[in-house]
Amino acid sequence: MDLWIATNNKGKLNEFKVLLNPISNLKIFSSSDLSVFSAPPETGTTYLENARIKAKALKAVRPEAWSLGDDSGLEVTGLGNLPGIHSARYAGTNARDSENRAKLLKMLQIRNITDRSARFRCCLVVLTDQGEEWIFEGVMEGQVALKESGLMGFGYDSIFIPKGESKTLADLEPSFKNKHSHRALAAQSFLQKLTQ
Ligand code: ITT
Repeated sequence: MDLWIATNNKGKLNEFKVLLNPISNLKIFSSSDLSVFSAPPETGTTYLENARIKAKALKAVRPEAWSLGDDSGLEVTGLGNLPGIHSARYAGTNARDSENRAKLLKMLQIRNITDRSARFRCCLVVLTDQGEEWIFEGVMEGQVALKESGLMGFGYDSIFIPKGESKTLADLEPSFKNKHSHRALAAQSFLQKLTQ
């Protein structure tokens, strides 16, 4: 099975390689290796719409294969669930992960927000080789840490403490994230659907 993943995010891609490893005869390709593919503008107003935009854009270039779009983000309760679908560009277009994290910590500090509860959300849209659309979602609850900690993972991992844990995702072993994360849960549903 050839699966093309519409992402320029190496962190996501590396996670999918581990999460989808149980699929037999799976070959994973990334849109970032395709010179003919340019990432479509994420004009949707929901994770689902944006994940669909990514999956469809890649399917147009590789119609015979399976394609997958992932849209994800971090919602912070005390910030009215921001940055949410704007997580990648919270500190501005083309912002680095470190800039997004710094802005988030700063916003909580300057607004004196004590409710740091937060959740990661992930929506996957899979377009099968037969042209069907499959949708999978996952959520991981937790809270925003007071400061950055840890070197593993990517994005907001170093400021997110999963519920029931005392360390950030970037301090915990990757095996924890690959079992419990928003993306892991969505990927597990995808694996289940494949074996139905
Ligand atoms: P693609 O659209 O190319 O897949 P992206 O990084 O722009 O890559 P999104 O539009 O889905 O992806 O934005 C997701 C944002 O949320 C981005 O800033 C990520 O770093 C962050 N994010 C998503 N999943 C995450 C995770 O598992 N751990 C930490 N941060 C995550």
